Amino acid sequence: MDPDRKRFSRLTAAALRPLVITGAGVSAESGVPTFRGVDGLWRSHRAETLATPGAFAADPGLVWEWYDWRRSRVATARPNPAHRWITGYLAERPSGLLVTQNVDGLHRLSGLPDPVEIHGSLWTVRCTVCGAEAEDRRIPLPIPPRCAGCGGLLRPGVVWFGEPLPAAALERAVTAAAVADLVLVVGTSAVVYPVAGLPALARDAPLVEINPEPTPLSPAAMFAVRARAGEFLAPLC
Ligand code: BV8
Ligand code: ZN
Repeated sequence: MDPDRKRFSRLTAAALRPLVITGAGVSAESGVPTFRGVDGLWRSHRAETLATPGAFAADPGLVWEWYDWRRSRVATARPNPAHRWITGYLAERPSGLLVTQNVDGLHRLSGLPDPVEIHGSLWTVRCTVCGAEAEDRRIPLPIPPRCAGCGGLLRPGVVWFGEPLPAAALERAVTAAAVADLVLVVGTSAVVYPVAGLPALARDAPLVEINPEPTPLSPAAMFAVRARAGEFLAPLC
């Protein structure tokens, strides 16, 4: 085994209460476009401009077309070795926790029983009138989709910029960070808060990062693996 994978295995095997944080990069090798990478555009719109309450209020049809496109892309995506390694790793560590910013559901699909999907899920819809929340896997969706109960306009069950994160999910993440004995950050540009601030809460835990690019977290990393997550973790699965 090459020295990087040997060092990575040693650092991760030693942890009993690891906090694993993932972003769009962990799904890149499953063919799911990242937010800020070259494929972060959709019909010349940037994700940050569409993933907002303002964009949805202004043009719910356009925002739903973007989400419907993402849902159809994700529906054919399968977990890659990065998802699988994380699932196996945490299966042996009941005190560990996976917090993902991704809304693609691939950690759950890879067999992780209870991932903290801290920015919500593409497969959840919520009524803007009566608040009813449901799983809706229809592809394509009627645009704009309406609530079965009250006929109100549905919105995607995700957290948009400027919206608070679900309190219970954030609580679980903050609690895990406080007691973590390792923080493993995979595939995130670490620019979106409050998730990007979680590693700093794990004061006495070493930080390991897997990302082909440096991020604002890299200087604090004990070990920064400059590699694509699926490629790097495949031989360790
Ligand atoms: C909040 C869900 C407060 C929707 C998302 C200034 C102005 C305005 C706002 C702010 C501001 N400063 C801070 C804020 C707050 C804002 C924020 O942080 N903005 C940033 C951009 C500056 N945060 C918020 O608004 C949050 N809410 O603060 O509320 C509040 C409190 C109380 C009451 C009211 C309000 C909400 C943030 C959540 C937004 N929702 N998504 C959807 O998905 O449609 S964020 C979105 O970005 C996704 O969740 C995505 O996951 C996330 C982060 O992006 P990444 O996952 O990191 O993806 P990215 O493309 O950026 O990077 C990919 C990385 O992978 C790269 O580093 C690349 O190198 C790497 N990579 C590529 N290939 C691979 C790889 N790595 C490994 N292997 C590979 N093969
Ligand atoms: Zn309703």
